Amino acid sequence: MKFVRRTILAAAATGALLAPLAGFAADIKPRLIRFGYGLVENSNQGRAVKYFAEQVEKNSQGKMKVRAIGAAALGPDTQMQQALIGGAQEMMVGSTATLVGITKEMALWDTPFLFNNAKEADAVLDGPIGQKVMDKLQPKGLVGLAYWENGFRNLTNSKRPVQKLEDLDGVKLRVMQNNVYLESFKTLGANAVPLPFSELFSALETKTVDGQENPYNTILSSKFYEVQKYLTVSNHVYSPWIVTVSKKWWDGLSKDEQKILSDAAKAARDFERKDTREEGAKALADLKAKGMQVNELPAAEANRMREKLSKVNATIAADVGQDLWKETQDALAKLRK
Ligand code: TF8
Repeated sequence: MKFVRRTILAAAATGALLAPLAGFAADIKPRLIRFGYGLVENSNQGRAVKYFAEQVEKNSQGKMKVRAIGAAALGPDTQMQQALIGGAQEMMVGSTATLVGITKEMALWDTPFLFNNAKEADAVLDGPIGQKVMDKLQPKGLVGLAYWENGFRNLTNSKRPVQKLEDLDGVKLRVMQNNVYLESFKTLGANAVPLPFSELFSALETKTVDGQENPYNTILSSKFYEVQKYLTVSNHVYSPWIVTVSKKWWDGLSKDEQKILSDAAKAARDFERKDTREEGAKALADLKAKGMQVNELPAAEANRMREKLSKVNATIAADVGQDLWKETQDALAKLRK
């Protein structure tokens, strides 16, 4: 009896020692994760998905494999979201803006000029408000794991530099498939056309649309400089990406497997924000070197833009709920003190 107990104790001790090294006793099964995204492999998004894949494989001792599928090869964001909800695809990363049709609270992040800088964005997205909005995905069949940075959006077009608001008049501007964006740019006088990102390059090339708006990083990685002459620094909205999982699939995972994915999504978030900000800091010079003509929206015009766009705030507040709207404004006021 004594011998048996000692053996068990010894085995337990060895197990405990091995556990952190070899994943002893961790409940991990072989899994294949199809992870879709819209940008090209050589982009901040592609690099972060690759980092995520490496983390997951390493932390599951190679049992969980991530197949990263970029360039919207699995379809645009809205199509992938449906595949996740139905369980035909496991994971994706894409704009929160394309989720508004599924979870109206996501419209909070479409508020023009909501964040003044990335620090504010990080604090709110990674804090209780970000979590609250993310949790709204679950009843819709999606699990949100982390917000990554798409970034502050800037205008490009092939017609003329936007020096004043009126320069947007009649410009056919592609917007994301989202009512806040549609309303915002209509309010500014542009002829706003919703299109999936995967159709954007060719729409610009064939002049189906004159312009678009996206962060520097994307203008660079998607080679929009080949088909857009003018870039106007407007920083009109901070746009997050969100990593989501099919809830149908997620619910069948063990706690250990869920933790590996959740931790890796957060580690990749930190990697991605750093990468995005480093690349973003150099991107403007790169875009100029590629031939883009860059102008800053003059402060007075930026203020007019801000003023006009504050009109859509009431709609957003109604959509996301007054409580959430107020909580966000209070949190921002506190951060700015
Ligand atoms: C857009 C977005 C896209 C992202 C990406 C496909 O303009 O900013 O760049 O949704 O994940 O559509």
